[in-house]
Amino acid sequence: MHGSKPTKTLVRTAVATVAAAALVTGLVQTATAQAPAAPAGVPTDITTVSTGYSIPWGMHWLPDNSSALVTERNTFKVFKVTPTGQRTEVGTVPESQTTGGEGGLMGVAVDPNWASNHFVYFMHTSSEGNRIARMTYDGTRLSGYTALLKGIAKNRYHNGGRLAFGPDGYLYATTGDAQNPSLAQDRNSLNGKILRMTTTGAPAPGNPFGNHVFSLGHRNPQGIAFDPQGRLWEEELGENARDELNLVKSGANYGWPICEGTCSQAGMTNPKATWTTAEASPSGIAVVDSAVYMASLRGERLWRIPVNAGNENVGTPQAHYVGTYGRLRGVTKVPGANALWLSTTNVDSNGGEPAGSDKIFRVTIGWTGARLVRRPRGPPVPYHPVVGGPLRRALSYARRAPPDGRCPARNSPSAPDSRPPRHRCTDGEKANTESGSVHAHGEYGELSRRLPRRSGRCPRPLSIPPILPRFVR
Ligand SMILES: [Ca+2]
Repeated sequence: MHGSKPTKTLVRTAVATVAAAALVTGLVQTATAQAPAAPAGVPTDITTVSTGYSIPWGMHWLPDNSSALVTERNTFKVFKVTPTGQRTEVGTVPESQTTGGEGGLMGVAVDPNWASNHFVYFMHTSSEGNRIARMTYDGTRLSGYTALLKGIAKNRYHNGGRLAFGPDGYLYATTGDAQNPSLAQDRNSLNGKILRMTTTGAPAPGNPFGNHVFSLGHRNPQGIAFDPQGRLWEEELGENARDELNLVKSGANYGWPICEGTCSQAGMTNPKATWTTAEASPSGIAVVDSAVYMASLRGERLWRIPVNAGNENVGTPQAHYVGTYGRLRGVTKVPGANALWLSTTNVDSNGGEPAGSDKIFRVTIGWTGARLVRRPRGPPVPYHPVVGGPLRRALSYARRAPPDGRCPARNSPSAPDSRPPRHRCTDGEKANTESGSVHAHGEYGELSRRLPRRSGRCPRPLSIPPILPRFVR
C-alpha cells in the first residue's frame, strides 16, 4: 500500500497541474500542491458520531460490522451503537461495582464467532476483585452472566481492564498491579500482566508459564491491539515519569516496578516509545494500516505512532487534537473503513463535566489534506493527459460508492482503470438505498461527498486511481 518513489514523483507533478486547473475553473475552494508527508494515512477529518455518554470505556464492533458495543464505567450500562451513532441500551453487567477511582465496567470484546454463539466478554470490578465475564448478546439484549476468571486483585487505581481477541482466536486481557507493584513480577499472580485465555476462561494452550500469564512486568496496562502482521501492541500508564508503548511477546518481562520507561536492566524488555505522563496518560489504542493510535486522558490528545511492517522500529509519534476535546479514553478502528471511533472521558472526577456530556467522534484517516470539499458543478472536470482522466474516473467511482463505507474498504488503488458495472450485493456489502456521505479512500487520498438516492443495488468495489490530487478546505 506504499507508493513507490516514481509514483510519488508523478503524483507531485500531477497535483500541481490539477491544482492550478481546478483553481482556474473554480471547482474547489482552495487547493495546494504539497508532496505527501508520509506514505501512511493521518487523521484528516473528525465529526461527532454519538453523544450522551458518561465515561464510556470499552468499544468493540460486532463481527458483522452492523454496530458496536460500548460500555460505561460507572453506570455498568452497555450500549449498542450503529455506524451512524444511534445508541440503544442493551443491558447492564451484573455484579459490577466501582472502586471510587478507575475500576468499574471496563473492557468489552465480542466473540469472533458471535454469529453462532452470541457470546460477549466484559472485564469489570466486583466485590472480591476484578473479573472477566461472559454474557449472551442476541443483538438486542444482554443475558446469561457467567464469571470466567476471578481472583484478579482490584484497588482504587491500576485495574487495567481492556480485552481483545488475537488473530489466534484467544482472548487477551490487561490487568493492573492493583497498587501492589511486586505482583507485576510474580508469574503466579494475575496482576500486572497481559493474560491470554480461551473463551471458557482457561489458560490458552502454549502460554509461557502454563498459566494465564502471557507477559509480565506491567504497571497499569490499558490498550491492546493487533496490527496487520499479527503483532500485539500495548500501552501502559507509568508512575510519575514515563508512559510506554510496548511490542508484546510471549513470556517477556516489561520491567515494572524495576524499570519505568527505558532502562538497561538485563532481562527486561524496553518500550518502543515513551511519553511523559503529562503528555500522554494513555488508555485505548487501535491500529489502522501502519500506525498505532493512542487515546490520552491527561494528555488530552490522540497520538499517532508509525510502525513498520518489516521491523520493530517505530516512527516519531505525532499528536492530534491537543486539548481540543478534553480527556480521550477509547479508540477503535471502524471496520471496513479507514476511520477510528474516539471517545472522551470528561465526566469523571478529573474532567468535571456533567453526566451525559461524553461523546464518540469519528476520525477519518486519509492522506494529509486529501479531501474533495464539494461536488464539481458547472464546467466538467478538465481533461489533462496525465491527471484529467484518473481524476474524472475517481469522481465517477465516488458517486457509485455506498453510504455506509463498506464497499470502499475493498478499494483497489492498483486497478485504476476498471469501470465495472453495478452488481447485486454479496455478504458484507450493503445496498446503496439512501442518501448520505461517502468517504472513499485510496492510497493517496480520500474523496468525501454527498450521494443521491440510489437504485438499491450495490456498486462494485471502488477503485481510486493512484494519481489523485489533494484538495484542502
Ligand atoms: Ca515497562
